[in-house]
Amino acid sequence: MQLDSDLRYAIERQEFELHYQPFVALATNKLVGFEALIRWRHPERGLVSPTEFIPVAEDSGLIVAIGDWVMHEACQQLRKWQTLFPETTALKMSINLASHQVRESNLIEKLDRVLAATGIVGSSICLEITESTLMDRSELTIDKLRQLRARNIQLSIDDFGQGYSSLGYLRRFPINTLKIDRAFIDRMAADAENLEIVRTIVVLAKTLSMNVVAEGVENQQQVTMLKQLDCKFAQGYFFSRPLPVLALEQAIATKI
Ligand code: G
Ligand code: G
Ligand code: MN
Ligand code: NA
Repeated sequence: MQLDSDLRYAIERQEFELHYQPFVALATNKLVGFEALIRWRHPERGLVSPTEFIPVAEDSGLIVAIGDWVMHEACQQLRKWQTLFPETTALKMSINLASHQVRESNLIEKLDRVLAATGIVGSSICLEITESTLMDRSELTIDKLRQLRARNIQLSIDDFGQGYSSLGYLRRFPINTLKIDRAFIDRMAADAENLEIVRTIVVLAKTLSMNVVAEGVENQQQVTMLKQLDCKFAQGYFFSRPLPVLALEQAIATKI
């Protein structure tokens, strides 16, 4: 497939860029951090969505090299922002990790090198892992997650609620945050069952001493409902779309 062979050269041709989507504290509307989201500026196709090329990159194994680039780029960008905007030192950079990356034997060494090279402390980054990654070869995974936590790196479960994780297992993993899948937030207002699922996830997070982030928040009604459920953090188009560097810098400069 064309996409596959083009993908092989995309890193050296510098066709990838990261956009950053803020997430906020619902009580104050204040910026808490951003999620790094990759974009591929293909010379002929224009901006290709990660939903198109991430699965291709996972199949070919290229996801590891792409993921290495993302880790370095996101940490380097965070360091620049910490210098440019001293108010941002407390902000977190959230980075998506594909399951191939979690399974890599030298993940920890790579992260140590990226943090040292960019001057970022572990507590400034958060790694987003999906439920299916977590459930796969769980003993090995738990050990690796513990090593990450020993560096104060934060860990979240992305797209939580899709149903892969056994709730009994959840407390064995050293996870800091559950990110509620946006499908639940989307249907929450119209559908009582979805509302109950969101409420249950918020309570579950509290029981397990985890943070909870509602994803895909698009309107004030959802904000109001989430506050009533005592959900502390949110991310979504209502607050901001994922933004390229310059646009995000303007947003930070005006809002902090
Ligand atoms: O940004 P957008 O909604 O188009 O992202 C679509 C999907 O691509 C999401 O599931 C998101 O987690 C994933 N994605 C975005 N950036 C990265 C990345 O850097 N690495 C991995 N593994 N997935 C990513
Ligand atoms: O799977 P993951 O949570 O990493 O996916 C993040 C993706 O969700 C981003 O690519 C982003 O474009 C998308 N996204 C973020 N906020 C919203 C939103 O409010 N509505 C919708 N439909 N998509 C969103
Ligand atoms: Mn994510
Ligand atoms: Na998600």
